[in-house]
Amino acid sequence: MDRCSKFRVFNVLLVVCVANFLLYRYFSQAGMPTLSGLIFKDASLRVTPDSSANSSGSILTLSRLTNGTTPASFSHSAHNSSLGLPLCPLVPPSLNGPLATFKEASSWEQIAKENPGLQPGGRYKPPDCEARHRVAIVIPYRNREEHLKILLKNLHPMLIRQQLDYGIFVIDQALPGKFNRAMLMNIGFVEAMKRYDFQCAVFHDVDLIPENDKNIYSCPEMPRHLSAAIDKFNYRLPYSGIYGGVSAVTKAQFEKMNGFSNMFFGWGGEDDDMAARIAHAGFKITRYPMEIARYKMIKHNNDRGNEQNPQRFALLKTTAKRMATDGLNSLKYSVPVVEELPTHLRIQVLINEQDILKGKM
Ligand code: UDH
Ligand code: MN
Repeated sequence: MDRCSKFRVFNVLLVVCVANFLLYRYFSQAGMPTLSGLIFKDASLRVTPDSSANSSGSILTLSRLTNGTTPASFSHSAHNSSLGLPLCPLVPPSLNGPLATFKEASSWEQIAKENPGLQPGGRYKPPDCEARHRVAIVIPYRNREEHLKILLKNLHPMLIRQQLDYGIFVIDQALPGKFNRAMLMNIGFVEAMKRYDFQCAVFHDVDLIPENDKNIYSCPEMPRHLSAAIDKFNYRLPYSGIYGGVSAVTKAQFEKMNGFSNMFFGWGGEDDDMAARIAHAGFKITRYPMEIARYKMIKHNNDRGNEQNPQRFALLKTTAKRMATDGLNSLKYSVPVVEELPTHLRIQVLINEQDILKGKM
């Protein structure tokens, strides 16, 4: 072959190569339906009973709802980065600062309608950029539907503006039995992490409404107490080590501390126990400035089944001793129902006080 023909052959090969590359780019980016996307669309079941009786059996996952395939909204591989989106800006562009809070509950349909970007189970990720934070919002819950409606009406628009990749997990303790806020938060953490690789957990009382959207629901280098300034306490810390209400920890920090204690049944003490765990693990509680970390607390009476826990002072003396064996690694619960709602994932759980405290008190 003379040099001229060689050059022609080379050119043809080059054109074929470039055409191949362009075709590949087109088909990988043009929104070709994925298998999990197709299966998820067909999933119609929303409430599923689970007959399992322990925590390992409680993996009533959405995968069972969807013929063995994790739905797109919970898929581990569904980060926007796989779509080649740019990272979201460091400072989300549409934050307002101080917020007008809604104190009236809307219907669930209305809340879903006001937040059209939500995926089933109260999942969201920004459509046009890759979120910097993947956050599981865990709400310990029993019989406070009015509060939950008010909270989610306020929370979804704020978290969407904060450009988070997030999910709302409402951990609903079934009757009978004393309420155990800390254990519900442990369960929420475990159940959320089973479904998606969240980097961060925000534990959120149902009756605290954020008043400033610069209060970003992400996890910094140290555990963060988000609800530092609450109207009920005249927007001041009632005591310097307080950690109740709303708080954020990374997955790694929470695992290092073995989560919360499971032993606090009834009201009080579990948050102070966590503050002590944080110190024992070598972490420090951080807070946003008081003008940002502001919340309104919805007024309410004491709940039945959540009376003050007289054991809390005794328990708080043994935090360091219990930490390694009382927490994420000693969870026992079952999941009778998982309900995938438009605004949140409701996970009903059954726990048994005798089972948890047996031989420990
Ligand atoms: N929670 C429920 N249901 C219950 C009990 C507690 O959902 O039956 C959850 C809920 O997320 C709540 C959190 O647990 O926000 C903490 O419980 P709480 O709101 O009772 O705690 P708080 O510190 O208790 O607000 C103060 C006692 C209220 C008495 C006021 C009467 N004047
Ligand atoms: Mn309260």
